[in-house]
Amino acid sequence: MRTKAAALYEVGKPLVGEEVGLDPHKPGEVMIKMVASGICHSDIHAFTGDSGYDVYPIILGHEGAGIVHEVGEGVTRFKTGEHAIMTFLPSCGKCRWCHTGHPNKCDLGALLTSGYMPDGTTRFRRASDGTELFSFLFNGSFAEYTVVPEASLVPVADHVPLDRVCLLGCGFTTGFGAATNKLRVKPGETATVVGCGGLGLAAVQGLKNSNAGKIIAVDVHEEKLEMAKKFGATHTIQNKHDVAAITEEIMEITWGIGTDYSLEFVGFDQSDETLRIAFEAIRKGGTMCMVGVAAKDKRTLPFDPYTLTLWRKKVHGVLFGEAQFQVDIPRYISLYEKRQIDLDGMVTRELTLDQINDGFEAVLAGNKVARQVIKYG
Ligand code: CXF
Ligand code: ZN
Repeated sequence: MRTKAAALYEVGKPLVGEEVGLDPHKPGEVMIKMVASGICHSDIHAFTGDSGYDVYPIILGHEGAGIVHEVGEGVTRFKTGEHAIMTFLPSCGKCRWCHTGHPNKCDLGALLTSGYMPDGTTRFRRASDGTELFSFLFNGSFAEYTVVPEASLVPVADHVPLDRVCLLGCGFTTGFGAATNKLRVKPGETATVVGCGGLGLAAVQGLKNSNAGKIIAVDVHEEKLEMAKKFGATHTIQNKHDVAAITEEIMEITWGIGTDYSLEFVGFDQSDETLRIAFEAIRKGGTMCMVGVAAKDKRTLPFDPYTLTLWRKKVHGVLFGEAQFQVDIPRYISLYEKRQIDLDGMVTRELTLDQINDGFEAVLAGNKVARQVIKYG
């Protein structure tokens, strides 16, 4: 069939909105009629090419939700007409990681950034000549219809607003889960959040939900700090690129101790600086989470092993909020319905697929948006 999609042909060049070919779903796959998709910074890194991702031409997008159009042979959890959230990581349910409750380490993830579906073929094709168009993270959600593995889908009840819960497929779960699943923050404990985009703001919500004490938000942009306050930050510090001054302020807020935890969400951009802020922020024996994904070829960490050992600091890499996403996403939906999670406030802007390039520009501007959601007609 044909479907409308936004295709990226060349790094940094505007996405091209056009009709593309979509091959039928294969066994174990589901064709989805998209309802909504968030724009995540990882889409932007693939767009600018700065992360080292080099699989093109491609249909980006991996924070989607939609309605099951058709199911392939062997699909057991979905029927036509049911609603689903797409997750940026798959969980096959069969490998040792899925079996031991760690779906964020699912073996299918090895193929995740190949651009291909797990069987090594593509579903999208260029309409003009039938050549392959890759799908980002098995999702390719910037299209009116897409095909995804059943393993990348979480079922959701019909009444749940897909243009909000789509954020649970990547960014929100990543930030909220880092605070609540990985750190299991106790009431009154303290944390520093470095980088207050969609992920950092979700972490602030996770900390607030855990009844954390001091929640210190750090960001370059004042607008992001204002948003962080709205979601529960108790203190904000504008990052004016002076790590020592920021550390001093954190020490003052925490009576000279440092925070119990820090979470770094900036990843690729200004990685050294923000990692140092997060490292210096934590107390003796404190835990730092590196959630933002660094550039693929980065090989050094910018903090000193001397302090790491003497202060018994812990530094962890955290992916997709250490979530058991088939269980956690429905859990987060319950919290959203009880208004204990604010997804509405995370959506700064709604767009049509035709406005996607404008949406990418807004992310690159840095200060304008928490999350933008594309709504399909
Ligand atoms: C990223 C993690 C690193 C690989 C690409 C996807 N996660 C989601 O945004
Ligand atoms: Zn993402």
